[in-house]
Amino acid sequence: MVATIEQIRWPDSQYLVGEGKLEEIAKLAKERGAIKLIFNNRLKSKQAYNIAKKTGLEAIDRFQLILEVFTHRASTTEAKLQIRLARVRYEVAHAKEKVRLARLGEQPGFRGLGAYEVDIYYEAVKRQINSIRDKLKKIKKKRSLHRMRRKELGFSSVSLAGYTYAGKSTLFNLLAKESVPTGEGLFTTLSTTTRFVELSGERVLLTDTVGFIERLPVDLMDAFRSTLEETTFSDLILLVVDAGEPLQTIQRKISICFDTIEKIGAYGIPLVVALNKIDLLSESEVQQRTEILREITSNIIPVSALENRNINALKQQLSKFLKNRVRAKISLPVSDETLSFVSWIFSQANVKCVEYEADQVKVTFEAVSNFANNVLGRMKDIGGSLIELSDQEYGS
Ligand SMILES: Nc1nc2c(ncn2[C@@H]2O[C@H](COP(=O)(O)OP(=O)(O)OP(=O)(O)O)[C@@H](O)[C@H]2O)c(=O)[nH]1
Ligand SMILES: [Mg+2]
Repeated sequence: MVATIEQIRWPDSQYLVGEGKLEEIAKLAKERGAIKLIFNNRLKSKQAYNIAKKTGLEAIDRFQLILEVFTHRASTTEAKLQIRLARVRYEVAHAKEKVRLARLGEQPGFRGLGAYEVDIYYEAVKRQINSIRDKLKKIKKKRSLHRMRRKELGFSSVSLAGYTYAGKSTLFNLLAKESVPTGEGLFTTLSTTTRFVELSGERVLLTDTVGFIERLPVDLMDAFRSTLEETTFSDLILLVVDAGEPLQTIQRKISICFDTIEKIGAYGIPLVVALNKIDLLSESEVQQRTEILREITSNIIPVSALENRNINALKQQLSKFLKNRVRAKISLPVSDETLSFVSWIFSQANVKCVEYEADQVKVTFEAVSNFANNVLGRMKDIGGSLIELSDQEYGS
């Protein structure tokens, strides 16, 4: 990045920024040798075209920038397909506007196509979208079979989560004695990797996955939903937070992570926070930050993945959470809400038995105690009741 310019005003329909501002930007870009203009707000195709014509530089917006980074990073088939899906969907959304502009003669013909060819183009794109979706579905199915198999075998699972660049993969490599790529900038990881790790003598499954970011564009959020959703199938979330940033940034990013966790439907899953990169701070700073952040979330363990510091304490905390399993039997009134509630329990807990009776459903499940508490809370909300609860330790 060679320069940043800010303007506060209503978006200009021609150039997004004001014309005078654009001239200033063009001059600065030339002085500093910029090769591209990146706009934080969404750019319409017409605006991008006008800006490029006026400045001689390519203009992209935040979505396109993130897409470029993702494209550059994608190494697995799934990540590549998800990006293609996001790209095609984005293109279709803009195609309509391009067609309109072409008809108005404001922009050269849309891919040089007439009205008839435009219809053919839409058809082709629709087919392309469907074919990508089919391929993604197959990958998702395969993953879900793997997951079911693991569940049958009774292993607990932990998912790494956190803002991009927080150090998830570094921690994953340390815990799983692996070597997935780390630290080549933002979004180094775009798909999931699962490995066994040993926690206090017990084997559990640890999954590394894609990082979160503020205002992740909807198309990308949709395209990456199945990767993001992997987190919802775990018994515990290990949220990695970069402690080296200013306190306000840390707090903002934690709150974005909480929002994202809720959005992907992983709410209610117990959470342990690894306050990472403490090697960048003094001891008193670490203490101070840990205390302040404890007010937002209670289970915080300061660590350094890079320098292997305090990792045993983290492991102990994780295994404490996972060991603490309970078995509960609940009764629920029959309703639409109950059905979706039961399928939610299915996706999160080890369901042992479901009995359907005339006007109620009885569900027996095993889960870590924090999760079981969440189930019991929601159960009350929909008018259910607890039949039996035992908190002896069940095998993980
Ligand atoms: N100083 C310091 N740097 C760390 C630590 N852990 C990770 N890093 C660095 O932080 C950067 C990002 O690390 P990654 O492990 O790739 O982060 P990530 O969360 O997996 O990032 P994405 O996959 O891009 O979302 C790398 O340069 C790491 O070397 C740590 O404990 N201390
Ligand atoms: Mg990573």
